[in-house]
Amino acid sequence: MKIQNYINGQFLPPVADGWIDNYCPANGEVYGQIPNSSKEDVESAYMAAKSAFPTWSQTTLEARSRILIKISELLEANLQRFAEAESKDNGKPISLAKTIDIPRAASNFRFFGNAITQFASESHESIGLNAINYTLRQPIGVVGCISPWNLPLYLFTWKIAPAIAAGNCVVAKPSEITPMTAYLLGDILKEAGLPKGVLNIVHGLGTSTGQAIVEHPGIKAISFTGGTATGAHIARVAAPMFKKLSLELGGKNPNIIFADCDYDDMLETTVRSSFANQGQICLCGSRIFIEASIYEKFKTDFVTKVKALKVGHPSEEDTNIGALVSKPHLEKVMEYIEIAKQENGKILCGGNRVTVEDYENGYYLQPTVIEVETDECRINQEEVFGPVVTIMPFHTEEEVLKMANKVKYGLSATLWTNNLKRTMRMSNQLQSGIVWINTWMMRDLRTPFGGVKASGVGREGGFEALRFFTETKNVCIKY
Ligand code: TXE
Repeated sequence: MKIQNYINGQFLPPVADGWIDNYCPANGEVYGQIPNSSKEDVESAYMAAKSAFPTWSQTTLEARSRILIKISELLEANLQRFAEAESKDNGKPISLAKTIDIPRAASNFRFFGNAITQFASESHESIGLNAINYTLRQPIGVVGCISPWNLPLYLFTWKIAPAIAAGNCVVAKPSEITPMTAYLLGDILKEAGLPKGVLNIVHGLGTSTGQAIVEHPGIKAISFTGGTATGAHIARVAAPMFKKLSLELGGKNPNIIFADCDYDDMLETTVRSSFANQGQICLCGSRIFIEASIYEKFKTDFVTKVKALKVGHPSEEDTNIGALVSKPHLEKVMEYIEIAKQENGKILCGGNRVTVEDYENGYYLQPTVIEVETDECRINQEEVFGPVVTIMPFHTEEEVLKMANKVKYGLSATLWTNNLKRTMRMSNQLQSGIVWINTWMMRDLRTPFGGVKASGVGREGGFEALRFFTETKNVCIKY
C-alpha cells in the first residue's frame, strides 16, 4: 500500500515520485511505501498553510473548538482501526495501542479544543500613570511539527492540536518509521470539517523532508520530539532564523526506591515503567536504584516478574512486549547489551533476541535486567531506549541523589517512599522536568511537560503549549 501526503485538504503523491519502504516490525517485511517528500512538497504544504492562515486565525474560538472536539470523537469512533494500524506500524502490543495511544490522541484534540476556550492573557494597570497595558497572544502563522516513532499518533497530535487550536496553520511530519496513523488522520480531518490547508501532513526522511521544514524561512516555529542529537542539529539550523523552538529530547530517568515504600505497588509499577512499549518511551525509568536493605528481595521479585512477561506478536491480546520498532534500533539496543557485558554488567535476565513462531524475522528482544557495579558505566549514562534496565543498590539519600543527577539528561524521575520530608527534599533537588512520587507516567494534560539539560528546552502541555504556539505582544494605552 502506498500512502500519500495530505496537503491543502487533498491526498497527493510526492512531486518527485520518490518512495520509501515501510517495514512491519512484527515480521520484518515491507508492507507499504511512503512518500519521500522533497523541498517542493514541503513548499506546497507551506503555501497551503499560508493561504489558510488569515481565515483560520480569525475563526472564532468556539468554531475551532467544535472542530477539534469533532476530530477527537471521530478518532474514538475509529479506535479499533487506528489501534490496529499503530500496532502493525510500530510493533507495540495492540492492547497498548487501544488503551493508551489512540485514546490519548483523541484526548489531545478534546483537551486543546476545550483549553483554547479558557486561554486568557494578562492586563497590567500602571497606577498613577494613567495607563493600562494588556497582553495579546496571537497565533504565529505557519508552524512546523516533527514527531518520533515511539508513540506515533499520541505525540503527533500532542503538537498539532495546540498549534491549530491557537489559530496557527501547520506543516507536520510524522516519523518515516511510523507514518500510518498520521496518514489515516487525513480522512478524519476532512470529515470533521477542518478547513483545507490548516493542517498539512508531509511524509519523508528527517534529513530531507524534516530538514526542509526546519530550514523553511516562512515556518516561524518548530515543535520537535526525538533524539537529542537531532534536537541539537535542529537548534543549530533554526537559531540564525530566530525561530521559536520547543525540543523534547531523550532521557535516562532514575527510578529511586526506598525501603519504606508500598512494596507491591512499587514492584508492579516498576515493571511497567521499565518495559512499557518495549522500553521505548522517553519517560521510562531505565536506571533503578534500590535502597540496600531491600536490594536482594527486590532483585529476586523483579526478575521473577520480568521473566513472566510474554514477548509475542503485537496483535495478540496477552502480549506484554511486542517488537522493537526497526532493525537498526534492535541492533542499537543489542549493542548496548554487549557494552554492558564488557563493563562487567551482570545480565540477570534477558539479553537475547526472541524467535516468535511464524514471525522469525520480527524484531523481538527479551526484557533485560542488568546489575551494574557503578552508575558511571555507559549503559547507565547513555539512552538505550529499549527493554533494558539496570539495577544497583544505594545506602544514603545523598548518594542516590548524586547518582540520579549525574547524567546529561533530565526528563523525569520516579521516587518511591512514604517519607514526606524526604519526598520534599528530593523533589526539590532532582534535576528533571517531571518528578513522580509513588507513581509513574500519571498524566494530567494541564501540567507542564518537558525536560532540563540534554532532555530539551521548553514545555508542552496545557497553557504552556498554547503560549508556545502564540506570539506575545504588549499594548500600552495612555488615557
Ligand atoms: O530519532 P530522530 P531516531 C531517541 C532514542 C533513539 C534516538 C534516535 O534514543 O534511539 O533518539 O532515534 C525527524 N531535521 N529518541 O534517530 O532522528 C525524524 O524524521 C528535521 C527519543 O529515530 O530524532 C523523525 O520524524 N527532522 C525520543 C523525528 O525527527 C529530522 C523518541 C525523530 O527522529 C531531522 C525517539 C532533521 N535533520 C527517539 N532528522 C523521545 N524524546 O521520546 C530526523 N528528523
